Amino acid sequence: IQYRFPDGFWWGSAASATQTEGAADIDGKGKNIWDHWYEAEPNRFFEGVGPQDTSQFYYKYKEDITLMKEIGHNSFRMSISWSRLIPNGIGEVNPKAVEFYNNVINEFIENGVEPFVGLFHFDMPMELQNIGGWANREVVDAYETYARTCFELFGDRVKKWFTHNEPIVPVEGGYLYDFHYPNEVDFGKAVQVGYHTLLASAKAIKGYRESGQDGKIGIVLNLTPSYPRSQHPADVKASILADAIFNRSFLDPSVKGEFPAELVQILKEEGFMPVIVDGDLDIIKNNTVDILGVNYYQPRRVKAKENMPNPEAPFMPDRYFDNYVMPGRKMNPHRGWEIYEKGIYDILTNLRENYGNIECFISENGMGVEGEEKFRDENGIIQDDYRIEFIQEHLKWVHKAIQEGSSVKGYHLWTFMDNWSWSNAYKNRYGFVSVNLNKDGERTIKKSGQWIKTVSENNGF
Ligand code: BGP
Repeated sequence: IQYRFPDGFWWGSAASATQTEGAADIDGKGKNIWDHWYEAEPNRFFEGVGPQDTSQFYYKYKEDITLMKEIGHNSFRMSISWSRLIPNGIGEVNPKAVEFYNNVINEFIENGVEPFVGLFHFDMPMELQNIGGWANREVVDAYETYARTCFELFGDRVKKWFTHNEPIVPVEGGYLYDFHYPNEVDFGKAVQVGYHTLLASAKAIKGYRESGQDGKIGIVLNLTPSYPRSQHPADVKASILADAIFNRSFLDPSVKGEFPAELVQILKEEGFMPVIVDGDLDIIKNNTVDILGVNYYQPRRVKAKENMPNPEAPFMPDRYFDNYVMPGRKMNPHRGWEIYEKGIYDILTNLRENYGNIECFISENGMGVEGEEKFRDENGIIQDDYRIEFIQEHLKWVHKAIQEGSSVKGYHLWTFMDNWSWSNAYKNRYGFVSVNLNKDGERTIKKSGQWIKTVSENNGF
């Protein structure tokens, strides 16, 4: 074993409720923004395959958890669907949902797979979106109630909680770049949404600590390390600003309890400071995370702005930098994302040096590939050697960071089983296990699933 990981390392994967459960409109579940958006525009991204046509974890959770165990998972991150548990977002709790999540959590524990539970993975209840979603402060209170309800119902068994998954993504997708509902372009609203999401996270953490439970609570952030085109001061400055906007906006308040000065300065200068109520900043300051989940897919490469945008155009963060395509970069052609394995090490080193070496784990990393069926061999196994290589190359850098003292507790792949994607339904496949949607969701373990089993058994490779 050349790369051995610390004892008790978390080997597993992650998924989210909307992307796996199915059963989108039964047993009392309320609608969320994805149910709504799919109904309104089924062909927008989803190719006529919606949140009701997923891998059906709602019905098949036992089979799936058995498979997780079979490929050596000792942990797995799921999310609770807010609109399943509290159909209107606020008010009545749905007993069928309580029963379902109890069954799932118990099944995980009986199989020796520790459930890490996320409270919000992009799936705003529609009733709350109708009053403005995260832009409306009432939704922060509704979320706090929902979070406290979850701790009360499931906290005796769940010991790792995550307030949000990639909270900047609904900001970018919903209010800047048009890939999440309500697909508006409004920087001022984007800032308010981001601020409220962060405040909601701090309030949930406060609620968790007040519950007196003995687990850990954190947040999962997608970090895109920012690299300047050159060491020219203008490029470096552009990269620092992109980092403040896209990474430190959530990372600094989550871990240090304060917003980055560079970001605050931009918001002040441009007139986009959010509405902050007295006392909020103390709540944020006093309720930082115990643990950080790091989702890493790709770096951000940046250069100084070359052409000033039309001053009449709506304000966008890229007023401060241009994206830069590095010649010779390695790409995942299916997803259009650069593959840069060392980025994962740079993130972990930054957390060690500048964020008090906060306890963390890789909560998502992965490779979406189109048309994997063509790699299925005569025994029916998808030979996804590219995925094994992808994981291995990232793990080598994670290992190096650990050797140098980073406090990294685990590695979770996106995802366990091919699942429904917000941006392309089932086109790009990410799983250790494949799903055949035509054959009642038949599951087969891919070569990478067999491989990860040995990695987990040996605690290394
Ligand atoms: C992350 C999300 C996941 C998942 C993944 C893959 O940003 O947390 O929910 O969707 O990306 O992305 P995609 O499905 O868009 O290729």
